[in-house]
Formats: sequence, structure tokens, C-alpha cells
Amino acid sequence: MALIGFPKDFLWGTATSSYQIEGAATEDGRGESIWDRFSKTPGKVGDGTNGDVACDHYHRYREDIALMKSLGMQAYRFSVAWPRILPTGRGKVNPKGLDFYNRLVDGLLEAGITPFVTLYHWDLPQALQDQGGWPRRSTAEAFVEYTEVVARALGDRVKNWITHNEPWCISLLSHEKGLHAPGLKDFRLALAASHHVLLSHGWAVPVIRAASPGAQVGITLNLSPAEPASASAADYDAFRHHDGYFNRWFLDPLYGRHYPADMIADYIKAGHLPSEGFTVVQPGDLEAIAVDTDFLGVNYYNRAVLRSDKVPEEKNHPRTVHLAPESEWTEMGWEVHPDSLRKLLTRLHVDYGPRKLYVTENGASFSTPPDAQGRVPDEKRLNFLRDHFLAARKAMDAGAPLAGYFVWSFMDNFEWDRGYAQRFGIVWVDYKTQQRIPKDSALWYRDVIKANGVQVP
Ligand code: GBH
Repeated sequence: MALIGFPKDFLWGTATSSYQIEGAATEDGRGESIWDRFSKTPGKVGDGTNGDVACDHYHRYREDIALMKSLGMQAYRFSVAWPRILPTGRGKVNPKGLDFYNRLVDGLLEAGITPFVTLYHWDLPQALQDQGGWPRRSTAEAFVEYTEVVARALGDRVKNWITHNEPWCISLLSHEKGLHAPGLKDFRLALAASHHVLLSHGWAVPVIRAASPGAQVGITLNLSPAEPASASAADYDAFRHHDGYFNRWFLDPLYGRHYPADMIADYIKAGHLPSEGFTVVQPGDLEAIAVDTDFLGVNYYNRAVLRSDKVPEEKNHPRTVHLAPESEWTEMGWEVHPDSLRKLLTRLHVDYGPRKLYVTENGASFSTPPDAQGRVPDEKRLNFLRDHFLAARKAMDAGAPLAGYFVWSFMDNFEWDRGYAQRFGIVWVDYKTQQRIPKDSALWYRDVIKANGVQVP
């Protein structure tokens, strides 16, 4: 056995989000979010469930922190539920909502765990949706007001901030594909949403810095490393479009370029933008979005291999093909492909030059119930994590400034449109009793953290 070590200050942790774990959906003045509304709309969530109770973390955060501590976690990434802080999105602050996150942060710090706070992980107050939601510019203004309230309350103790989780999901998955709340299928609205999410990030960064001296601030993107299925020009073009749609559309403006011209052209051609182009962008917006950040958060789950879907291609949506039958697949139907994480981190370093990178999410859905002895043998997840940690280490050898790694997720939770059927946790949750059982992967992860490295044969 040899130990593949990580740098001394490397940060190991896990991640969750508010709607997926908290429950207590109507307690202490929390307002309705778009996910309450969406998950209670028949047909939207596969198993018909919602986040009303979830992992009951709102009541059990103390024991959850104790469990994290016993597993040696150094950092914890969680999100704040906007409708707990401002139940109708703007205006009157709900002090009980802030109290919860104050207690959570204090508990983490007492346990020696560094909090990373995500301000928006998808639970928009329904009242703001009723006024038009992210397709409207006023939602970006509301986000900045909300940010200021949270940063002022927690900014003395929280020094790591993430404005948004996955702008692609907030905008396109939710407004174009309609798979997430608010469940719209309108490409133009989706593109307007993408701009307002990025704009709200740009406006929020200086607000966080002012309220939280010494803060490290970034944004988290879901990125999709991709490659063409063949060397044909058509496949290459499908790859180009995919990379533009998922990755460059967000990375380019964040790192000081314009929205990608090839994508604007594609969208005009497909009728998703007017012939004048991306008209929601106002003077000064791109400068705001390109605000200097301290890190980029990367959520990585799988790669895409693109083959042109030439006939018919009216909608210009290239097809993802899976060309590696020898690959393993998770229960989400996602290919296991660790080397794409290496390539992604290296590419980000070379093409965009973020000051620092964090893997803010990486993990896998495998459901392995406890055995008769109460042990949860999730060898596939353990192997998945080991191989991805090693791939990330290789990217660091190539110069990628990776500073930490957050496994998704600390515990099984409400997996959005898939409900509770998919389990990403390194801790098993029994939803009947709310018992938590660290899976084998969690016990292995504890040893990785202790050794600050991965044992390989
Ligand atoms: C994250 O999103 C979320 O931040 C988190 O809340 C969630 O629980 C977690 O992942 C697990 O799902 O084209 O079928 O190959 C994941 C974002 C974007 C990842 C789309 C997979 C391609 C799927 N996802 N991506 S596919």
C-alpha cells in the first residue's frame, strides 16, 4: 500500500442543501418556496414525495454535526433557505429563520468544522415566482437584499460564501426543460433567467465582502466535460454546442468574456433569441458579472459524449451518446468517469484561471440498504470516491489550484424530481425512524481525511 497524499491545507468535507434535508417546511415562519409548490404538484416528483420532513435536519442538526465531527469532517457546505429568512422574498426579515442558521454555524465552529454557505440552492420564495421569478431582473435585486441580510447576520463567523448553486439548473433545467421548479418550458425565459442569476451573483459579491471582512467568495457551476463521439465535423459541432450550452455560457461571462458568440448565433437561428441577440443584457451587466472572485466551485457528476443528431435537427439539441459499454453506471443512469474530472479541472485552470478551485459536489447514487448487522456496504460509492479523489490529485499535479473537496452528500436526502428513491449519502438515512448510519464509504472517508491522502495498492 502507498499513500497518495494531498497538500497540508487541503479541505475535506461534505455538502447538502436546505430543501433536500431540513424538513420543518412550515415551522418558525418559513414561507413557501417554489419547491414546496412544485413537489406538491402531481406528476412532478417521481415517487410523489416532497421535502416537508426530509431528513428532519432542522430539528436534528446537533446530532448531525456530532456525526460529522466523529467522521473527522473539516468543512461542511450547506445552503440557506431564502424563505426562512424573507418568507415572501423581500421586505420583512424573519428572525427565527436567522436563528436557525446562527445555531448551525455556532455548532459547526464549536465542532471545529468550517462552514461554507451557499446562498441559493434552488428554494426561491414562491412570492417572487408569482412576480415572475428569475426571468425578471427584479429577482436579482431581491437576491442582493437577501444576501445582505444573511451576510450581515453570519458574516462575522462564516468566511466562505457561494452565491449560487448551478446556474444552469436554476435557469435551463427549470425554465427550458421544465424538470425542476418552477417547471416551465420556455427557452427565452430560461436564457433571461440565466443572465439574471449571473447578474445577481455579480451584484452580491461586493455586498458579501462588505459584510464579512476577509470572506472568500465564489460561485458553484455544474459543469459537463464533453467530447465528440468521432472526428466528424458534425460530431464536433454537437460537442461545441453542448460545451457552449452547459459550460461556456456561464464560464465566459464570469471570467470577463462576453456570452459566447457561437451560442448566441445558434439561439437566434433556433428562435430562442430575437434576431437582435441577447437583449436582456444591459450596459454594465457584463462588468458586474465578471467581478473578481476567490474561487470557482465545481460540481462534477459525469461526462457527455456527443453525436450529431442531424436528422432532424430543427431544435439544434445534440444527442448525448454513451459509447463506453464497459463503463459502470450509477442508479441515476450516469456514467462513472473519473478521468473527466481530471480533464475538467485542468481545462478550467488553463482556459479560465480561477484563483482557486473547490470540488463543491461529487458523489454517486447507489442504494445499498443496511445488512443484518446494521452495516451499510456501499463498496461502489467507496470506489467511485477513491477514483475521483485520485483523478483530482492528478489535475493538481498539472497545476489546477484545487483547495478542497466536498462529497455529495453528507447523508441521503430528497433528490429533487427523483424524490427519496435515489441515495447519494455517505450516511444512510432511515426515513421511518430518522436513524443515521455511516456507510462503509463514510468510514473509509474518515481514514482518508485522517491520513490526508488515499491509500492505493
Ligand atoms: C446536483 O445537481 C445538485 O446540486 C444537488 O442538489 C443534487 O442532489 C445532486 O446534483 C445530485 O443530483 O444528461 O442525464 O447525463 C446535479 C446537476 C446536471 C448533473 C445534469 C447531471 C447531466 C445529466 N446535474 N447532469 S445527463
